[in-house]
Amino acid sequence: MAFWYDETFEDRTRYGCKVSEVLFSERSAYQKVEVFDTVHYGRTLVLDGIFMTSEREEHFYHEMLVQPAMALVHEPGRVLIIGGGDGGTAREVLRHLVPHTVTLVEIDETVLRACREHLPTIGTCWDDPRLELIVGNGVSYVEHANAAYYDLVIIDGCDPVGPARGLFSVEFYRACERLLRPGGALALQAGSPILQHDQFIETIANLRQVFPRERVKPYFGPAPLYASDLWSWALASHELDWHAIIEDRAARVEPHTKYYNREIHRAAFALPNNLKRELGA
Ligand code: SPD
Repeated sequence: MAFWYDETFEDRTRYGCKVSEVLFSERSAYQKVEVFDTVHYGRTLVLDGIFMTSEREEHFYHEMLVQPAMALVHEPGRVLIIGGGDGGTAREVLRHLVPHTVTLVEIDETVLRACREHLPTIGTCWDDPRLELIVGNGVSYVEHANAAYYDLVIIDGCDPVGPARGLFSVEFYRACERLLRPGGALALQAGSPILQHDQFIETIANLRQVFPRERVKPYFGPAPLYASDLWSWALASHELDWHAIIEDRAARVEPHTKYYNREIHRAAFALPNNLKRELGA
């Protein structure tokens, strides 16, 4: 029996999808984990009532989280992903030949199990020998990992509420920065600049406490499954220039991406006027 499922945001907005079937529903030690088959977006992962990813539109989010950084970091041999238990972010990194190790740290084994079983078109890389999967707490992993070890750290977390809030703090960004080799970068999802406007501004401000102001670059694109559609990501580093696309690397990935290309890359970094003013950019 089909039914409507709504995500409610802070008792202010609701965004709904029609569900045709419940494929998975379990409460893990951390959260409620559900996979629905939805009429419009196909199979959809929902964590604690929040839409996370879906078969038909996940490429916007995952390509935009990963591909700009992969087009800019000179030699991204070692990549660390915090979160990302659906496998979409790892898949985008592993489209490239240059990473030789991709370490993915996902806290919730139930998310991994649900996604492997029900979202195989998103996580296509689980058997790639370059992927090292760790079930554990990303915050403590980052605190204890070797300094100056990774070329790219990617944070693929939930919204900045509840247990995921720590993934948006200055302390966490500082801990991530410690792991970066010279020339390395941090890439993260920074939420909706509309619906989560204040958190977005705070995220950029927090990054600017750790990285040089001019090297913290938010960028934008669509995420149709998330209530306000317009989404943001950010790149932070000590020396990267977001204009300096490594042309041949981007050109090699473009035949495989659905959304990302070099024109999109350049356009995505344009700041709307209100955000220019608010960020003092
Ligand atoms: N509003 C939900 C934001 C979720 C962002 N992360 C999604 C994870 C997909 N790999």
